[in-house]
Amino acid sequence: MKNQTKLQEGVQATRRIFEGLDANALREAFLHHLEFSLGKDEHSASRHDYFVCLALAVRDRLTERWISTQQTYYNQNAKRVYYLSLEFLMGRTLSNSLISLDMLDAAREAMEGLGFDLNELEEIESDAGLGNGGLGRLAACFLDSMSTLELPAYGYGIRYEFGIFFQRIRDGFQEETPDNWLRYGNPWEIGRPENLYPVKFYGRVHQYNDPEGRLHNDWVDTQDVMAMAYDVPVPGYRNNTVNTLRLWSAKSTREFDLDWFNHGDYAKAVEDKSRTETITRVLYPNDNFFEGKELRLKQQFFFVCASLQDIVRRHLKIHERMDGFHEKNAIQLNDTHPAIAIPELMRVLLDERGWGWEDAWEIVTQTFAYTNHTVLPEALEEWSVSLMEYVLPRHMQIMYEINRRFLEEVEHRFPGDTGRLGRMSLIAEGREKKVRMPHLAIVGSHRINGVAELHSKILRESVFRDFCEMWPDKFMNVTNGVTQRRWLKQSNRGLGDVIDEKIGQNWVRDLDELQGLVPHAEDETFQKSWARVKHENKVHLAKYILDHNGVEVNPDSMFDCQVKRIHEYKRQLMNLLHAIVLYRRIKADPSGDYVPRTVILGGKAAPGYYTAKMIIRLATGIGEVVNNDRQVGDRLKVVFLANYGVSLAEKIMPAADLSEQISTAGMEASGTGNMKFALNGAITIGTLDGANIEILEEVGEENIFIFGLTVDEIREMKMAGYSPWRYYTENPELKQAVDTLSSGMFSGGDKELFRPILNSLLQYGDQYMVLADYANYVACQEQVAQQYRDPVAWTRMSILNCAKMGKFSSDRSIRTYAQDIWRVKPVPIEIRRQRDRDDD
Ligand code: D6G
Repeated sequence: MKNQTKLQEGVQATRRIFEGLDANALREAFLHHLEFSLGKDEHSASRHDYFVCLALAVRDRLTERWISTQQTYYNQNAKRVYYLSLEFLMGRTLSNSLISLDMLDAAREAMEGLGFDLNELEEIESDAGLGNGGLGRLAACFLDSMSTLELPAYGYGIRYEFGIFFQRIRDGFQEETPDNWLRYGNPWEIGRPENLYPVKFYGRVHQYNDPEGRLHNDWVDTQDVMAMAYDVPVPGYRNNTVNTLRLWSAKSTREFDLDWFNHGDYAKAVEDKSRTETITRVLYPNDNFFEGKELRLKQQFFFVCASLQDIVRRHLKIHERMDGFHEKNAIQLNDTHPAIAIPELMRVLLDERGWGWEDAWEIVTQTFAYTNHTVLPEALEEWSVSLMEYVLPRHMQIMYEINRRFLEEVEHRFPGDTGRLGRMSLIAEGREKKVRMPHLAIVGSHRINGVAELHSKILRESVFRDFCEMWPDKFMNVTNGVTQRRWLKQSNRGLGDVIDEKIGQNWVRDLDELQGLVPHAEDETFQKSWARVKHENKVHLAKYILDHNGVEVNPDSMFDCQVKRIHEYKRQLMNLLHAIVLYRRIKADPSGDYVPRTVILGGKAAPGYYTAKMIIRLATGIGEVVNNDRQVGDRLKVVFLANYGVSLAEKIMPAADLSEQISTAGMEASGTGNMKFALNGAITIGTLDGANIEILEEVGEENIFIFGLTVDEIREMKMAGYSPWRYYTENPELKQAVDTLSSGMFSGGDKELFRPILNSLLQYGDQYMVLADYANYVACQEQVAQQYRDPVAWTRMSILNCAKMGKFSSDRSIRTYAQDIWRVKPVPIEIRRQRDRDDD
């Protein structure tokens, strides 16, 4: 008995080190990891080692919750939701975990006690940049919300060895270098070498009848790759839920190697091993653009096939059969990138489990739901049939069969409408036959959603109109959102504190609580604290700009920010034309009265997207001239911040005064940067596009600057024959600005450098209506400047913008998905392990 008590005391003592949430326990754990996990002392440890020690100590504190969470899902036989996404743009994890565990102060104290500055340690962590932009960051915000809402949820994706490239600016041009983020290891992940699944490629389909006369389709002579799981914990905010993000890494199979060994070719075997593993080597750096590369198709199938095997394994662990699979599992397809899951689950049911088509199809369609993220034609996935037949021969057969049955149904509903059959087919006929992945995703899902009201309307009324006529109930909208944990509490601690003081902390869980700030928008002392924090944030960003760009900017100037991927439809060019005009105005009348502005741009261009790269070159070229013109002083600065990503966004959003959301109407599906900015008290200048429209509805027209053509106006103009020339010739200021592009002024005398940009505007019809919207944009910017002259009114607007962002929490989005699409319920977690319970 005495022994047992001692043992229990011992266990409690060790547990304290690994689980205690106070500063002392954390410090002990830190020192423990320094010695026993890293094998280092104060003489040998690097700064990175210290970060790892802290990360491991924090991870320990998640572990018990993590295991309890997973056990509870089994014990309660919960319905689970699986979020399949080729991208998860997670950023850093340390501060997020500390906030979830409510350990920020303890960590600061513990680190101070050891002579470290927590902020500095945080800066050492590499961003997990496993995504390109909005779609990948949305997936990360959704994981945060799913855990905070205590939903039994999993993220499934790829553990890319190289995430989104690093961007450097050299001689004004973007230069890409590889993001070797795993070089020093990743303390947050746990590899599961025992959790391996085979994934097949290529080969052929062997069809035969068994002695009972049943038809079989065996996929044979394949090349196999193994998928190995790496798990990352996803904690909820101050609850006990820790969900899993499971990322797959490609490993060669032993059989594959042996084949070469048997031929006596050792070197070839090793070479082959490394070739196999290239599948998960690198993230394709395109945003909103489909490239159709074989390796990308292999990535898609690789992660889908492994994820489905894992999901089915988990299901069969507590259910005897696959019947009712859809009642226990919901799978969300983040865009069409994982849509190959539809024929893959069919293949598993038909070929591996011997199910009949109708039963299998019922399960499949009730399991999957599909989120569309774009209407840009160049972004819609269409795989060539010949490539698909080569890489995934059995899946191509299944897709043909899905299509045959589907077109029969269309023919039945709309007899004789052959045009419709052609439009709706999964196969696009033409010089080269293609599989239309959006059509596959729609046919194979029970719900299809767009990501903002306008976008969902465009899907229903134009892009997927035929489908919506056939299945109106399948289509719905779920407006995107962002997590306030990262995008306000974590990144803007000063503003978070000011808000806490006024309305308490409930907004962190329930963003609608920010409404409580509305009555204080007029309160002078509150306005002062608000403005003080915004100013402090601007001072921080100004220091960053000085350190990284060597440009001194005035924190009292208006911080006018446009940070997002560089894309013609997002119209960074329009912003730059405005900067040129402001510059010319100052030059023309140096004694005029101007509102000082710092135009801040940031964003990556896809390495193969030439025009986007030239837009970056234009931004840096303008900066070079403007920032060094002494006559201009701090009335105008133009800075391009290199390597925009999650961590840089966390520095920019809190410091922004003006948020540029100026895409061509109808082209930005939602946008989420727009939400992050407004949440941090920036005022939006924007078009009636994506979620801007819903932001306008929430904040009211007096608290936002809206300009530009609407979707309908653009359609009408294009139908009537839009002529950019007219705008160019009739607006002298615009003409001058456009002409400077061929003057060599911003390109070191090279008059040809910006020719492609000029051509896109004047020769190729200005697809994105930059010139048509230009005058309204500039007029609207003048109103912005006038408003900025009145700091009290500006601060009031800033407070109200933040106060009215409740709708744009990703918690609201996830609640909608959970109720209307997944039909999953929260499962609160108690942290008591099963083994303790057995002891009771
Ligand atoms: C945790 C809890 C344990 C579960 C294991 C694997 O250790 O009960 O079996 O996770 O989780 P699954 O991948 O099977 O969900």
